Amino acid sequence: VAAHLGEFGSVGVRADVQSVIHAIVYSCQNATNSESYLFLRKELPVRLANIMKEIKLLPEHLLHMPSVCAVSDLYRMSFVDLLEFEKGDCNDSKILDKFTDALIKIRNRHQDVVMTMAQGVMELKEAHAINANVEANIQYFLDRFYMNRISIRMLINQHTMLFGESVNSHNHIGCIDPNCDVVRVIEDAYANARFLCDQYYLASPELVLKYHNADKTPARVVYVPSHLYHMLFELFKNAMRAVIEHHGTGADEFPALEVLLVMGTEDLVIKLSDQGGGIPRSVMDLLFNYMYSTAPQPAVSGLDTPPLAGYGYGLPLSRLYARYFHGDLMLTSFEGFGTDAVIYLKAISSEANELLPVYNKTCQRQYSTPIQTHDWSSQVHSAMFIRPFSTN
Ligand code: W6P
Repeated sequence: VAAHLGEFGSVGVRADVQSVIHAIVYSCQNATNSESYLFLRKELPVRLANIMKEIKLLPEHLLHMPSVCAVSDLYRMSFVDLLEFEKGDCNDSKILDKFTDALIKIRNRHQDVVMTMAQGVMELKEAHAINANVEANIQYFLDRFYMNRISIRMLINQHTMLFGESVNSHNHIGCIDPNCDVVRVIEDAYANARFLCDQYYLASPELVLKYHNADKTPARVVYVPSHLYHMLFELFKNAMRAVIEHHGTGADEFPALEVLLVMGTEDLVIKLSDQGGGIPRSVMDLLFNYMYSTAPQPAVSGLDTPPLAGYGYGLPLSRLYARYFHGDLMLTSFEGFGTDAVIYLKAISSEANELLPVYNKTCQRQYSTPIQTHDWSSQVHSAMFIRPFSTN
């Protein structure tokens, strides 16, 4: 495995398949099962190898946490599973079927990895004092680790949906909807977040949706509806909780959530405004910090788990989903009043390529270089205040 890791874990291998990514992601109607097979049997090991090499650069303490070792083993297993297809005949339908089955097995194997990795971080926090360097390294790593995972699952889903047993849902290309109806996804995410909110608080804020479009065409993009849904559902849950808790569960009325959807030529922007009292600026960055977030809990049925409680990994992961296709997710808060959450998507599909972490010298340096110490200071020059206006 180690020898193969070296072979696959180079950027060069990936460079020559960029055009194929495009083929797979955007014009799968034309890609055949065997073409996809030839691409994935190489690309998936590359992506697995890239992140396995990065795991090895983690701070010593974290590297030895049982949950991190467990995750590492899963990646090694999947890597080995894929190597079996290295020389398989792409015209043999038995092999193609076996490959699809292997992908499904891999997808299932990695089901709980987000949670397991988060547990590793929790274990580390409990066992060791964490300095700023370690914290920065973990933040850097987890963003890349989860982004790598998003990209791998995307490729696996594409292949299994296009060439697997289940029939492709109408008009979708795998999990991509070339005509993704943004308003529908917004309303869907709102309805489901509202359901949770009503269940927990017995109340929920209304939604006011405004749509601005210079071209007067409906807001449709080439996108993965499940990714957009994931982001919006997360933002709606946060906004609803803020509004209800800020105004008190007993309040008669709650200020509505406002969504402004703007279709530009380059960007499609979704702004979600709540009047939930906002958050202080000092807390803002912590919302995207894995170390300060609570680990995602396993789904348990029962009424004792508050469905909207705690900032989990929802926000950092949502931002990764947005960035995966070169969009972004940002929060702006007005402490004492409310918060604006903004999702940026690329309106043109040709610009919405994958954004992938690569393993190279720059990345290696990130782990070994201490974080920048401040070269600005807020030190007060006491002399200024002792004799501020002396003119002699
Ligand atoms: C808040 C905190 C937050 C996070 C994400 C989205 C909306 C909101 N509102 O108060």
